[in-house]
Parts: sequence; C-alpha cells; structure tokens
Amino acid sequence: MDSADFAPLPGFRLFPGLLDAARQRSLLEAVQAVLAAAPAYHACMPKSGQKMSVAMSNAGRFGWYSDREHGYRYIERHPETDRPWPAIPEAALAVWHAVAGYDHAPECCLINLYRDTAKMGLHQDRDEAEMAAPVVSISLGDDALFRLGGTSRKASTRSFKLSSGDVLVLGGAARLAYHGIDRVLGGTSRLISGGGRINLTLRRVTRP
Ligand code: MD6
Ligand code: FE
Repeated sequence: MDSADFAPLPGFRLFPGLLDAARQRSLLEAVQAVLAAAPAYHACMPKSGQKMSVAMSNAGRFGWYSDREHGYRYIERHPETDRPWPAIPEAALAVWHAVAGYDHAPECCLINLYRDTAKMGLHQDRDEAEMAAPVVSISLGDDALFRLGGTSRKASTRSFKLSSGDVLVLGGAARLAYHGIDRVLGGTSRLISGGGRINLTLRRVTRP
C-alpha cells in the first residue's frame, strides 16, 4: 500500500549518482571478476524450497546464502565450489568508507543479479550479528523500483527509482526497515551488456 503520509525512518539516506560512469564501469569489471571466481547461484527459500528469481554471489569473508533445510545464513565458502569468497572489490570498500559512518570494514558484499522479470519481495536484513553497522547498497545497470517501508510489515510503504550509480544506506532506525525490489525497468541503462541490473549490498556481519 502506498501512503501519502509515508516518511522514511531516520538513518535512510540516498545518494543519487554518487558513482559517475567511469566508477560504475570499473566497479562492474571488478564484480565480473568476482563472478568468474564465484559463480552466481539461485538461493532457495527456507521451508518451501522455492528458488529466488534473483541470482546471487558474494565477496568478502562471509557470503549470504539460503536453502530449504537451513534457511538464511552466512557461509564462509561458496556453496558449489567450496572455495572461500573472493575479496571485496576496493571500489566497493571505498563507497562503504565514504558513506557508512562506521569505523570497521564490511565483511560481506552480496551481489544480486536481476535478469528479465527477477524481483525481490519485501524483507528485512536481519541475519547479521552487528546491527550498529548500516547496510550500504550500490546499484548498477538498469533502473529498478525500490520499495521502502517501516520496521513493521504492516507499515505504509513508498516506491522510488534506483538508477545506476545510486548509493543507498539503511542505518540507524532504518536498519531494520522492510524493503524490496518491485521490478527492474529493462532497457534503461547500457552499462551491462545484455541488460539487467546488479545490486551490491555491503554488510558488517560480526560484532567487532
Ligand atoms: C536490491 N537491495 O537493491 C536489493 N538491503 O536489489 C536490498 O535488499 C537492500 O538495497 C539492505 C539495504 C539496502 C538494500
Ligand atoms: Fe535487503
């Protein structure tokens, strides 16, 4: 439900166009190198086992993963190759240190890959032990409609467009805000050959 009285929670920050075209291209190249070493997979919902439409991979000490049996969690090795995740690209670390307002480094860079009609349902990011750190998100490629709500699933929501190079921060009271991707607007960016959208979310997982 969209609501005229919607106001984002404190700690929500949007930096439109923080990354210029050159920084988007170099970050994309680094992400493609991560994907070559750590191939994307489709995680499955706990219990139902239903495959998520978004393909994923990770960089950093921890990778976010989910399967039917064990549900949402962080794992230190790729579920298929059993190798440790590649390092978080420097260009992504630089974004974290510029906007996170948090002294310690992120430990996970989740890579979400959207093709065709992939979308992400309304959810909270709550699998991390450290809730004092924000989640920092970087968008590359096609525009997407991002939906933001409150800390209750029943709170009103609003959707807005995220474009390539935009950086979004969920910290403070907004750290546990519900959010999701309604849809990707195909053909709105030429950054990724073949189209689609890539979203990176940087997270601190453990408490320092
Ligand atoms: C996406 N983003 O943009 C999905 N989570 O594809 C997220 O789930 C997200 O953008 C936490 C903080 C910021 C985000
Ligand atoms: Fe999220």
